[in-house]
Amino acid sequence: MKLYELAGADPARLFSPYCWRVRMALAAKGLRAETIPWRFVDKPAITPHKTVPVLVDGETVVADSWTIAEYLEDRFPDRPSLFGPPPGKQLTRFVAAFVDVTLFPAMSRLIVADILQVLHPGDVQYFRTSREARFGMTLEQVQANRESGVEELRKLLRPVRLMLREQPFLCGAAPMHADSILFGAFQWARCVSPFRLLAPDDPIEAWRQRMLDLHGGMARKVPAFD
Ligand SMILES: N[C@@H](CCC(=O)N[C@@H](CS)C(=O)NCC(=O)O)C(=O)O
Repeated sequence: MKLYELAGADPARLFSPYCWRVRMALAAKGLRAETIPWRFVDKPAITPHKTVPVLVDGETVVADSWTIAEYLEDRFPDRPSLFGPPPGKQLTRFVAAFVDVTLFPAMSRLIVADILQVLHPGDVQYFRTSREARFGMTLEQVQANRESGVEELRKLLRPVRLMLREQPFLCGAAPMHADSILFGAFQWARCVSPFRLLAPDDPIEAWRQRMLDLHGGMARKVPAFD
């Protein structure tokens, strides 16, 4: 298998939160895929798709991190399950919705301008123009008040914190795909920014460290800030 993954100037700096969902899913199933580092302006390489991750499995091409996770679950049913029995998949989908709709915007406001420093030079203008149009202001303005903004993020994570106070992973004693989805967001942040999102004594920070240790410390090995 091959996996198109968003990379920075350093092709080893794989920083897409969605690609991390797939990297973790592959590792959880004991599978490997060759990484094809991809940049925002490389659209022709993944046409007709417009975003990464894109997984190539022989003749089959699958795009979208959720669709890829479902594909891997169905194609490799004898490997460890990503979702567990019903309604595991549905609840995992809810975690993805929380991360996409609530967590990402809050995190972006704290670190989005930092991404410029790790991008491939060819991506800088595209990233700035497309994201500034989305925010309606410069990227520097977006993250200008991050010292106070980080408290908002920490408040928003309270339901996650409550769970991780009582159990090592979101899914219980062992991590499953819902953990990987949440982790993707934190892995994205550490790949692009030195800004500290979590207090050192936060149970979510301890969970993040446990996630970094998984699969032989796979996520720890890519270029990142902490
Ligand atoms: N729903 C998609 C979202 C993927 C996505 O937004 N990927 C970003 C990288 S993190 C991308 O490829 N963006 C292309 C662009 O902004 O032009 C998924 O879950 O895979």
